[in-house]
Amino acid sequence: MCGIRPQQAKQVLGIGFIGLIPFILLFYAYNTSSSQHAFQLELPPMGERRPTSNDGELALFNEMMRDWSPEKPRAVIYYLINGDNLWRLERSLRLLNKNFNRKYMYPVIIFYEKYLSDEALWKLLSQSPSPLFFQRVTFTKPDSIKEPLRAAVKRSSCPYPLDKSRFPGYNHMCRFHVRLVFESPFLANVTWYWRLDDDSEILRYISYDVFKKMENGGYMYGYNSVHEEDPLCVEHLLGNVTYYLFNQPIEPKNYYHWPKLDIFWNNFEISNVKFWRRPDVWQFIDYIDRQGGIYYDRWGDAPIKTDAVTIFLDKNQTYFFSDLRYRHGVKNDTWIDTFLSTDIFEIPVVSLVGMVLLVLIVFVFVGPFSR
Ligand SMILES: Nc1nc2c(ncn2[C@@H]2O[C@H](COP(=O)(O)OP(=O)(O)O)[C@@H](O)[C@H]2O)c(=O)[nH]1
Ligand SMILES: [Mg+2]
Repeated sequence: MCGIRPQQAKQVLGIGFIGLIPFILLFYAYNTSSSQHAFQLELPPMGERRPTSNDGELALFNEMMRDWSPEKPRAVIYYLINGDNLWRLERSLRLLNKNFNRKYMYPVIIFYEKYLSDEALWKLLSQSPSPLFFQRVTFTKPDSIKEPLRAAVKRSSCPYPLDKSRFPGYNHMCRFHVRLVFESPFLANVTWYWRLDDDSEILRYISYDVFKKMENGGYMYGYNSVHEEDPLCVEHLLGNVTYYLFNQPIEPKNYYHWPKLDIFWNNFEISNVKFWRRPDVWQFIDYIDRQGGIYYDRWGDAPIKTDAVTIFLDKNQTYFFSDLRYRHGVKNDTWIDTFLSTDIFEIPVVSLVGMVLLVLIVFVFVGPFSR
């Protein structure tokens, strides 16, 4: 009486299989995720390239740039990291390599602050198909700040970052992107740079050379998103910029048409080095830097650079990379992050074939063939 007929059994099994499919997808997503290296491709031979001193890294970099093809944009990709949470950088690099740089092989410069062992650096090197170069940076108090930095940063009412112990490291980081990076010898002989952070993720394959896009379009500044800044984090900045513009013979290009709190979210930023080194732009950056607001008021690099771009560039010299799937700010490698950042196209072909076969089996059990 309570027995199940063979036909029903087949249907139950078939439905069970269908129910399993999302879990199988999840399983593959997890296994191809950044936290795993199972899907790492094209590792260079072990021991071929070892980390060296700052000068040694620069010499290697210059050697590489000497042989740079004249047809290829002279460009670098750079990161500044503090040295904690290297897994974030590993993930970011993995996605950058997989979705862009494995094809284009632009040099990637890692500026880092805290001591990193040779093993840690070598691990990064051995995982990265694209050429990596390391530079240890040390930050000091700028001359324009007379008091101890700890006292200076207390003035700001900007609520970010939430963890106040990150001052003044966070402020140094902002100042690095505003000016110090342009003083680095790594950017001295290149035309283009692409800045990324260790919590930057290129989620989808980029089918073209982003630097060529900039070069061919005559663009100077490329961005991926615009956000509204918290007014508490730009206190006194507007006043300083207005004062500067009033006293300089500058005709702002787009500044007065730009919403005052909008900022290019420059954790993704592709730009022309020569623009930032232009005397008028440099003078503006230097002026803003000397006001000390990066420390006193926690002005971020994003609002300062947005001001420079909107003052000195026409709108048609900026480019919105709207087609790129980019994500920033993932703090933890939870399974849902992993799942959301995994593209169906990431799943290896073999697994896809396996899944198609599985679906066919299900059809054989419950579909028209089973009758
Ligand atoms: N050298 C250095 N890098 C930092 C420091 N704080 C953050 N960074 C790096 O700067 C980038 C942006 O940091 P993040 O915490 O994501 O800043 P947010 O996006 O503005 O919240 C990341 O690559 C960090 O590793 C710091 O104190 N020193
Ligand atoms: Mg971030």
